[in-house]
Amino acid sequence: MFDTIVALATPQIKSALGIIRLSGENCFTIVNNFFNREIKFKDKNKIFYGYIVDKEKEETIDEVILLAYKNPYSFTGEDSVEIICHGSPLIFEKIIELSIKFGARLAKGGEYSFRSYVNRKIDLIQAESINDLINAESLESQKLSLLSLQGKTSKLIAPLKEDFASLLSNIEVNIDYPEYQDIEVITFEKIVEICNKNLKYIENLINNGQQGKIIKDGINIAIVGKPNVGKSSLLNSFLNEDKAIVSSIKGTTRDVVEGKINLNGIIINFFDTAGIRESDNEIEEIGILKSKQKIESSDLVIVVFDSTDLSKEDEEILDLVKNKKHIVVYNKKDKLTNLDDDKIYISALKNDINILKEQILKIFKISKDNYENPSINNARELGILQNIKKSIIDVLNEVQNKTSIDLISVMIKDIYLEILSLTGEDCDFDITKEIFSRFCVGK
Ligand SMILES: Nc1nc2c(ncn2[C@@H]2O[C@H](COP(=O)(O)OP(=O)(O)O)[C@@H](O)[C@H]2O)c(=O)[nH]1
Ligand SMILES: [Mg+2]
Repeated sequence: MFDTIVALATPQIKSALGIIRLSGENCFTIVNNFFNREIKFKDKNKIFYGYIVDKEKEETIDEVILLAYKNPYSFTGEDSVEIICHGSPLIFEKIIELSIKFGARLAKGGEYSFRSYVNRKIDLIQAESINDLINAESLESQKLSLLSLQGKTSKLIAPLKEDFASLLSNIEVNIDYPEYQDIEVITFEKIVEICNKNLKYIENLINNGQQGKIIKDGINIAIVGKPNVGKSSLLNSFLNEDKAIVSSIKGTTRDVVEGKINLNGIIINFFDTAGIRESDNEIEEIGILKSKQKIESSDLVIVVFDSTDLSKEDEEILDLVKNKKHIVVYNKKDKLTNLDDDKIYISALKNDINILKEQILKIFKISKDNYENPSINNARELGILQNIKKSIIDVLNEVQNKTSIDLISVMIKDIYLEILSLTGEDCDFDITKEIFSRFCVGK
């Protein structure tokens, strides 16, 4: 067991109640120094009612409920205490001060979850989902993170792990003990078969994961176009409020204006940008530069044209987005009488933009399955899956080149270790520390 850590698990603000957690080998002894009852119990856990007291100053701090957990029956797997006190930052401070006075140390960000992981109460995928759950901005995203916390996402790794473990052990037995006749002789065909099967499986995991990531993290959409086409009006129409200034004066929008909506469960961040044109105004030019940067950093770009005023400048903007996922919309539909079948017409002014919303959903193709089933949707985990995919393709190439079985065995072992690193079973200690350091204190 580790030393005892203490942290506030709820926000440092006035509220009805607050929770302070302690975890580590001396936590009961430490708390006994400032609790008016003795924490002693036989069961896995016990609830105590009592008072936090500064015995030295003979001062009562608060009336509390105290939950005590014996190892391994706690979140961290260690002896733990949760003190539910009244929600005053002064009380929080005093209880933490007393805990430190009697031997606890202030926890670092993510240290509780890190201990839970080290003590094998949760794996790395589950640990990462705690952060995702806290940061979820939609019910759908929260649901996906919960599936992950429950261990359902980690189960997706099991077939991969099994296949490569058995492939690896078979190859090694064949290399080390060629005299054993009864052990399946691993031929190159077998390696190819397993690699091909799992390559398909991983590609599927990556696709579902990317969709899950969209649900979880949302998407960034930049609205661009020349001045006066109706970009700010479009942002306002999406948001249903007058957030950006709309005017017929060219160059009105200079800074990037942001707005967030929930479109069928997907959180979308819109960025209304300065109209792109040749300008000799220094401030407007900075705005235009920002517009161009936003094009680069967005997942999708909406290029707005004014249907009543198409020009060469529009074509130049199209050229800027040619390498990005984009949708071209023709605004000010209300001023037109003839419409082309193959164009997307909207009227930002009249809030006639449903066709554009449908188009956005179509581009990101989120299905019911993506909302309801677990997926490996964390950036770190998706990155590892991409690496594994690449390594499997490398093995297939080496087999084709008739490389020696010893070398292929090393490559397969690396794949196996990568698979284990998804759940953190063979993760470099420093990497996991880095992952947990992104958590908030008290988690
Ligand atoms: N008739 C019509 N006018 C619009 C529409 N959208 C925007 N406008 C007008 O076009 C002008 C420029 O709009 P704005 O949103 O500021 O354009 P931006 O410079 O691209 O941000 C304003 O006078 C708006 O009222 C539309 O759908 N129909
Ligand atoms: Mg504008």
